[in-house]
Amino acid sequence: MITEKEAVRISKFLSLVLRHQPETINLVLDENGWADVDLLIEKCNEKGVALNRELLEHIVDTNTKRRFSFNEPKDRIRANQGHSIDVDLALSAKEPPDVLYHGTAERFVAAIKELGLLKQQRQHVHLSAEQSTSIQVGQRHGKPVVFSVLAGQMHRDGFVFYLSDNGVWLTDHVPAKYLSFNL
Ligand code: HQG
Repeated sequence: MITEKEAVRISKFLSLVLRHQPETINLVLDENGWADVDLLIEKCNEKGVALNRELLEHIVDTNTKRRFSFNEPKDRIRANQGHSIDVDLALSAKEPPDVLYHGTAERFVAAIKELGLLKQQRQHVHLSAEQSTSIQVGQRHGKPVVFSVLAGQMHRDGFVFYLSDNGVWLTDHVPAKYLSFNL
């Protein structure tokens, strides 16, 4: 089998293709974000990314954040969340826990306190049920800080939440009044 490092490299390439830029390999996703598995493999290979079905299944199964899912007959694949392109994941709305967490970098704190959490390039604001996860997410951007989100209160006030297939809570916008600053 391949090394962990190589699996991570291919997984990052798949995130690029399935969340952000399918056109880099001339792939077209359907409106729900699904790609045809055979086409994905073929087009990755055309671009010099050595992928086959066994390897793809290995990456989907072992990916730390379960970033990708197959459909039932396993002839299509999509990213579970994190898209910047306009796809409809067709997730059903779900009642969130009372408190969720958002990890970010210290330099964004002032803007977030003023404007709340904005989805920026992605389709949703991403929230975690675990504080530890949110610290890891924040670390990607710099010195991590964590906001608590009064998700239960937001839900009672009519905000809609979704839970992705890999356990990430998604919502459209978190106004500043529902945030408290933890660290
Ligand atoms: C920040 C990863 C200034 C926000 C993770 C974040 C996640 C603001 C950055 C998923 C702001 C956007 C998403 C405001 C928000 N002013 N900055 N008003 N509102 N921000 O990468 O949440 O590994 O688009 O705090 O694990 O960091 O890719 O979002 O720092 O689940 O699978 O703007 O991506 O998953 O950054 O990460 P991102 P995120 P993967």
